[in-house]
Amino acid sequence: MANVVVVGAQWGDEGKGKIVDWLSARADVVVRFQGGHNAGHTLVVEGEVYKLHALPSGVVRGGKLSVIGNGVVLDPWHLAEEVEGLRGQGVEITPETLMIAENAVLILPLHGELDRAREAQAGRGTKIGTTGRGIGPAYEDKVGRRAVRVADLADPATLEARVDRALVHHDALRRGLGLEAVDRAALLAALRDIAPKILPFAGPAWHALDEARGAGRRVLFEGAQGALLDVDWGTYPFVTSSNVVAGQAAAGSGVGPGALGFVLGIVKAYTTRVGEGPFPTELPGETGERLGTRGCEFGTTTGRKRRCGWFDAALVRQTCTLSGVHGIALTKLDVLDGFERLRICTGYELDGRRLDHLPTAADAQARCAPLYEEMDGWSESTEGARSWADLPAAAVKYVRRIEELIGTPVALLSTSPEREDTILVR
Ligand code: 2SA
Ligand code: MG
Repeated sequence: MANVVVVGAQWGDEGKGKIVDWLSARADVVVRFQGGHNAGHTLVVEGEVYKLHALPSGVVRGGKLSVIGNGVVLDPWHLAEEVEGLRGQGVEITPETLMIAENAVLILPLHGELDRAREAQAGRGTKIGTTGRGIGPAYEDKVGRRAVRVADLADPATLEARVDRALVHHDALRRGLGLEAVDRAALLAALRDIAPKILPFAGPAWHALDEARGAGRRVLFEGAQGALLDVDWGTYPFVTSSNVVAGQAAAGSGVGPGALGFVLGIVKAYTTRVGEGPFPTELPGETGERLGTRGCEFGTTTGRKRRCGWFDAALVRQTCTLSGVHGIALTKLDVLDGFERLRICTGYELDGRRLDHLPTAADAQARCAPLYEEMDGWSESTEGARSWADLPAAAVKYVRRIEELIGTPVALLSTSPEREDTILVR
């Protein structure tokens, strides 16, 4: 197996956790390259359930290096808790198995406060439906050149200077939102306090990756969220604040684009979305409820109920192009078991014109009416199927039609949360 990049090809929650776990068993290094603890990956390994938010999925397996890359925004207090929680489950996490990029940006408590205050004060149409974890404000500080980074924790004088630089901006902003000024002394004390829990893992991750590659180790780049939440390519402004597409795996970890290898897009056999924003194939009624209940569509991070709808082939064709997806892993096919008829969106109608892709302007996106084709469903259970021959003919037809419409082959088919219930198609 060459290096692999795993990216979500819809709005997140495509079932990346399980596929990443499956692939991480075959990789030596697992790297997160964007996002933060807004991600939620659930892993089921031998009946034990692990919920990961900031850590790469590789940590639950021994003998691998997990890397939190520079493209990630890291809440150090959350990370310390996540590490403790996993240790409580018997997972070993040491500086030999976890490396945090020194140039990753820290999420501070003030980022979460700002995120939540903005969401609480937003009116209809401006609320994003964020996870409230401070992700957006932390990335704002990164591009605004006023962030505190992991390396700054090592030197008290630098840390103070960085905090002061950030506070000039934040205190002014907070006044406007009716928030109290930041307690500088308390923030510095908290940072000094957490530093010894983070610094043992900190290092030049790009260098470690270079060495690993030189030694012939296989790297798995683990994306979070999905391409439709990408800050450039998603349904802006209802997006997350990082690049989510596969190209980010290089910039967000410190390897060249040639190191990325196979790009695997994770695609759910229907569509879900958490948070606000356009969703052309959404089913607000009974059918959507049925998908949500059967698919257990609740967020791992916030527990929020996900909006559900039919498979949108036009969108997935678009995101596969944007990430250069070589093959997809199709997940949760079993959720469709028992539906008499299924619909697949093949494009949109906008102002009397047919479109084969989602337009860019937010108002145009909201006005797009999906164009559907209908297919027969299947009554048999596909749950736990481990070979192509185990699938009913109508299910095979559905999968083949998806491949055709998105112009990308199915490389893996997943039929239950269990790791072994994965069909390798190619
Ligand atoms: P944020 O917090 O600034 O990144 O939110 C901006 C938008 O991005 C969406 N978003 C997500 N959508 C689906 N899954 C995500 N991760 C968690 C999970 C979500 C959860 O994997 O289950 O538990 O609720 C995720 N992270 C961010 C978010 O809904 C906003 O639309
Ligand atoms: Mg998720």
